[in-house]
Amino acid sequence: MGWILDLVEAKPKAFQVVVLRIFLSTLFMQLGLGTKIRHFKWETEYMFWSPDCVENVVLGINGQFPGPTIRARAGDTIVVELTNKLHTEGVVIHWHGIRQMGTPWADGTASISQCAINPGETFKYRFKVDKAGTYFYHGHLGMQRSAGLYGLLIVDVAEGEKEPFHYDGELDLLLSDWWHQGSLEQEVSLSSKPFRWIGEPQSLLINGRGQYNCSLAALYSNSSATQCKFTGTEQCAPEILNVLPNKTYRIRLASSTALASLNFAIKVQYMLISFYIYK
Ligand SMILES: [Cu+2]
Repeated sequence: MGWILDLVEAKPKAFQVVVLRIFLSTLFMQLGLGTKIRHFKWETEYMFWSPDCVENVVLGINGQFPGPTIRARAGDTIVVELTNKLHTEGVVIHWHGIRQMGTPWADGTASISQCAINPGETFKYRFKVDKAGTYFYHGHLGMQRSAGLYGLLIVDVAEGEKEPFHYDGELDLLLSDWWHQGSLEQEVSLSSKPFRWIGEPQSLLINGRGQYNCSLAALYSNSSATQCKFTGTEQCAPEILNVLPNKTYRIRLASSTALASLNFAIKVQYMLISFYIYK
């Protein structure tokens, strides 16, 4: 603690306040003050869905695709009671980016940190989210991630702590890749000898929504692509992100793609972008 006091003496008042705030919030987190235990009950199941307007089978959670978004604060404990409702295969969920300090058994990697949860069984994941940031979770057995088993995990700064910048709204985007062939077929292809490449994904999804064989931009481009038509209620209808001019929005971006490497771009006339990476 000596170095903190040295810094406090040497720097102006604003700096002292920041140092004190960081010190106190770290102390509060260590003591578990102001933190919450957040309980979730999840069931995994295959279900019919049209992620890209083509009906297929997806691996969802509690009837949702993508799975529910977990929202917590740094220092909170997450408890997920996961019941495997798949009839013929095991399941695990890996919490991508979470350090699992002191809880390696909750990391959700099949045959490494735990045995797969058998059909009909329930496993309780219990772990601490110690750092603020945008994370996601995904299935970690076979190609279950490719089958659609994923969702966002968002950790806000600890109670009483401030974000490093101000913003007026938040847009949470989860990107993924989607194939029309089943995940089992993908797995057999990729692990077969000779190797069989499964090709590029049929669609890219944003928050589980994409459009196969039509383009939202067709109206404005000279390409031969057909224009997508939506009433807005379709499972594949794009999510509309409402923004106002001269406001600041935080975009939380996570990619749970199984194979594709993506670039993300926003087409607007003028936009000021700033990045902040939590240390
Ligand atoms: Cu991962």
